[in-house]
Amino acid sequence: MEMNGADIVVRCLADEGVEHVFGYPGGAVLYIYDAIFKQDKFQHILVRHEQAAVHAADAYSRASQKVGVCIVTSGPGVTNAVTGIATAYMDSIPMVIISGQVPTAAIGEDAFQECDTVGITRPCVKHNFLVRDVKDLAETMRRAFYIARTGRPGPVLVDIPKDITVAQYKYTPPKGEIALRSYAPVTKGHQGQIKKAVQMLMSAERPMIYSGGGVILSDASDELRAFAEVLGAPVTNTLMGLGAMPASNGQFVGMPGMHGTYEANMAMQHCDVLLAIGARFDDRVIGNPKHFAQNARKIIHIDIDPSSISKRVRVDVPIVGNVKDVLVELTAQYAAARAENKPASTEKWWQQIETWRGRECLKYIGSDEVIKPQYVVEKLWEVTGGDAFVTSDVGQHQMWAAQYYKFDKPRRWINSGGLGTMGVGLPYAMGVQMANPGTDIAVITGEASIQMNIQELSTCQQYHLTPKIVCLNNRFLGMVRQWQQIDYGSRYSESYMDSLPDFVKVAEAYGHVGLRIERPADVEPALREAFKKHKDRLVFLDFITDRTENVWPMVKAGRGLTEMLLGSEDL
Ligand SMILES: Cc1cc2nc3c(=O)[nH]c(=O)nc-3n(C[C@H](O)[C@H](O)[C@H](O)COP(=O)(O)OP(=O)(O)OC[C@H]3O[C@@H](n4cnc5c(N)ncnc54)[C@H](O)[C@@H]3O)c2cc1C
Ligand SMILES: Cc1ncc(C[n+]2csc(CCOP(=O)(O)OP(=O)(O)O)c2C)c(N)n1
Repeated sequence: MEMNGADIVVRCLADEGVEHVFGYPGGAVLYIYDAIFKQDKFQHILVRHEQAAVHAADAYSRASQKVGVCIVTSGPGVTNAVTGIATAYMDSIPMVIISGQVPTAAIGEDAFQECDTVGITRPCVKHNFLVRDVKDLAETMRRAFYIARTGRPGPVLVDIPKDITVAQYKYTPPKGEIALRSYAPVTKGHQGQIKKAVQMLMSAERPMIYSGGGVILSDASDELRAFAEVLGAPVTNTLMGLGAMPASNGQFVGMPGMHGTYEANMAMQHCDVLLAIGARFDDRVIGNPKHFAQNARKIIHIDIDPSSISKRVRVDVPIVGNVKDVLVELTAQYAAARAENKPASTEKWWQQIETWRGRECLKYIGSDEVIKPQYVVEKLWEVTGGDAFVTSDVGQHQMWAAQYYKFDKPRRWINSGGLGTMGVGLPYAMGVQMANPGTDIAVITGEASIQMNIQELSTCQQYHLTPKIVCLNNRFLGMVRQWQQIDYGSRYSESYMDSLPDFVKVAEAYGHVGLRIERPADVEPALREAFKKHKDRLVFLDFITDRTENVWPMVKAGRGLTEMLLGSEDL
């Protein structure tokens, strides 16, 4: 059937099963928007800033395992989108970004709203395409979806010049699987390597599982838990992996790294066999790599991306493959080995871990006078039954969310780990709600982060999106202030938030509910009011919190993983 390029784009999206597209129109994509007007296969959500379109599509994917989709116009539409694209790229999130481009003949002529989209985005996409012929459009769209969701997932951008959206061509619905000669991600792990891993784990006296975002991306939480239970090892989930091993499971020792628990970091450092699953030995996790390397331990690393392996630490047994497939095989082989031989005892190791746990590193001093941010997160967990989707922005509040909201399920915790992008929280909640209508959604944010995309309160009003915004308002760029206190002689250079708006009035101006909470006794009632009485409204809860509370434990930049500061007494 013959149709124009814009209709082809829309048909491709429908044939990929896309139900929601986030975007913002402009000259270069007007034919595409005209085609959107005429179709009823997917809903388009009009945001207020292109950055938010990308974040919302990114979170839609994180919360649903589908490919997130967004559309932006050429020039400023694209440049506004770049932060969102880089955010998704750093966390390996499958997305397709459709960008408008000036007509083919005008490319390179400094045309109105022209920018080199392919060049600008090249370092922060998994792949990008510039469509030069309408004949290639449908196939390019299919490839984009395929590349985004397979192998190590990531954002793929399709740049479409305006003349291509007008040109006519026949559209044939896709048939069969895609095969690309230069791209063939491995899924099954190497049998010989898995066998070596089993032998190592059988003789481990101090085994440790370090699981990351790859477990969630691979939808392998059940397989992780099953294997961890058979192995009997402690498990730590990175910031990106929270929820993969339920926090309520006795083998879970908390998050590792800069703001990880004492027991997780001690176990990472002192184990004799470390099984890394879909985790990339980030600098925030292992601290100073030289210090990390001081302890002798064997490392087994499962990752779908060969370039992740031995990138930051030397690995003894690399297993390239999809976490889910590899864990199934590993569990079977380990069970078979155990039927023949007794594995080494881990009893002493567990005694040691219980001693470390006894430090109770997340204990904090409560108050009846001033609201402690940790207390708000604990109460949020209680009020939502531990089952809400929680998005966050970036800063101290993000760390308190990760430490005190005990995630028992994967894909419930949605945050920017790799790029650490302030401003994601509210658009992330929009994407989560489009993917999971009817669920409880909280945005844990700070008074600085929320202002980076606060205009999206308007989008929420238009589409009746009802997240509860839990603003831990310390009147500081808190995380910056903490570093300045600890590393820069308490010189608080530009980290004070002056002239803050009245968030209650801001919320009301956008048609939502606003509440200001200043006393600890009012924290729980306010949360109940928001989640129960105002279930169907967006509520902005402005918690006026302790100004100078710090996030503990903390491993200072450049220090070893076990050189932790456990509280202000260690300063
Ligand atoms: C203020 C701030 C503080 C932070 N502090 C901490 C901290 O204390 N602790 C912490 O843990 N993080 C912290 N982070 C986050 C940190 O920066 C990294 O984003 C995070 O540690 C990376 O997590 P990950 O190793 O699980 O990797 P991800 O970025 O989630 O990468 C996933 C890995 O899995 C692989 N993979 C993907 N899909 C598959 C598949 N299907 N099969 C196999 N492999 C797959 C990928 O190739 C990749 O190597 C902080 C971030 C911020 C902003
Ligand atoms: C876009 C962006 N700019 C700057 C930073 C650096 N940064 C990290 S945390 C932070 C302060 C965040 O303040 P707030 O949102 O109030 O949260 P708090 O740390 O006080 O909880 C800043 C400026 C960032 N991560 N992202």
